[in-house]
Amino acid sequence: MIAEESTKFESGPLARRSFIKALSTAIGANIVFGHLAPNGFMPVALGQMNEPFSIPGKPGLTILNDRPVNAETLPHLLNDPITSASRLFVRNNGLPPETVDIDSWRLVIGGESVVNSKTYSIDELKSKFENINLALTLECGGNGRAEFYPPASGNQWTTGAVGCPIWNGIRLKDVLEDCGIKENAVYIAYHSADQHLSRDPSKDAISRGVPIGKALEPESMIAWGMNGEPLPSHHGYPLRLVCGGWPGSTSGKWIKQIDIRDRVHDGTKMTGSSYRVPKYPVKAGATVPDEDMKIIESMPVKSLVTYPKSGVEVGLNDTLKLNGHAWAGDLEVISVSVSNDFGQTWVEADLKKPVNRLAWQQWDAAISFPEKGYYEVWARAVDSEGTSQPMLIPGWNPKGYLNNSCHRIAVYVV
Ligand SMILES: Nc1nc2c(c(=O)[nH]1)N[C@H]1C(S)=C(S)[C@@H](COP(=O)(O)O)O[C@H]1N2
Ligand SMILES: [Mo]
Repeated sequence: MIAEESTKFESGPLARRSFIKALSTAIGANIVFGHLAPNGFMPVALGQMNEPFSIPGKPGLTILNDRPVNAETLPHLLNDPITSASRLFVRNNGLPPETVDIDSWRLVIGGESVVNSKTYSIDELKSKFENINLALTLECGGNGRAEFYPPASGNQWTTGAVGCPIWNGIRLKDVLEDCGIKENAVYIAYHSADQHLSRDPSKDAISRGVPIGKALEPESMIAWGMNGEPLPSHHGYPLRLVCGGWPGSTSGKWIKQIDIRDRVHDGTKMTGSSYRVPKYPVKAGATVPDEDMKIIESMPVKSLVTYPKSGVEVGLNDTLKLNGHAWAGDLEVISVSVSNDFGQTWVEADLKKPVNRLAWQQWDAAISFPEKGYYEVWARAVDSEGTSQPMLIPGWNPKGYLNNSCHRIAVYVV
């Protein structure tokens, strides 16, 4: 649909001007910097006519699918620096375990590259290893998928498959080292208690992992709690992995076994187009051979405007205060800027340091407007390697992963 509209733009500046005018009519205000808007531009206000419906314990979350359950969070509901359980997105690939007995739950450490395979109860894990609490950003690799064209199959996440709770648990490293890691270790792999959608017990719903180097980082966790409470059942009760800054799919929920592997893990959703992207840029809609795909590792730099809510009205002489979060996978964010003229000029935001490595960072900024009308405020973050978020959607890939384009909110100046 956007593609069709942009051909209209290209038929001449007059046609484009009248199209921007039509859009102004649709949203009920003049789009002040309309002449600067990128080709294919659609005001974000247009998509905000409907309020989301809710699920128990997750008021205000937008349900994308109910079997398996998948729900995301509107940006203004993510304003807190630490995400509460009620506002954390849910991404299930299969059917979560229905009953969990925490006392009989066991975690097995095995695999080709473990020295001594061991089995732990949750009490043993809690008492034997140093307990830690870390804020770690969890973002689904498919967050932002809804914007890709041609559309990619899968949950049509917009911006809300991300959050940053405080996780309570232990270092994965400590447990792996307690069992011993052979020299030839390459990867770790999780196996979980959720069922494949078909209920076929021989199939895993998902079984992924991370390279041994990431597993041994001091922030990679086995968690039993979130924000000081036991993990909610949607989020992996009684035990999960948390690999901050990497695709959420590496953070296995309801974990029963972790294998130390002598090869790149080849479990369910490790191969083909699952959580993998082309090694080189491809044409939108292309078919990419398996051998040309690589596993997604650290997530790209990204940010959200979490205040004010998109669609806010401000007076002409008011300065609009904005705030949000920014994160950059394994890296730190070094700057965030905001623009109200489609990126012609930028105002630098005040950016906080992360509370710990791999936690999202808070930013705030103030911006004013030259005349009454409709604006979009865009936020753009830059990571510690100097890589910026793109303003428009990045490279197309078969499953629509890694869309880290700038988030924007609608602002009416009255
Ligand atoms: N066992 C298991 N672990 C899983 C999943 C799953 O379906 N089953 N989904 C993964 C995906 S794709 C993501 S994005 C995160 C989502 O975590 P959350 O539902 O707690 O937000 O969990 C990951 N861990
Ligand atoms: Mo995910």
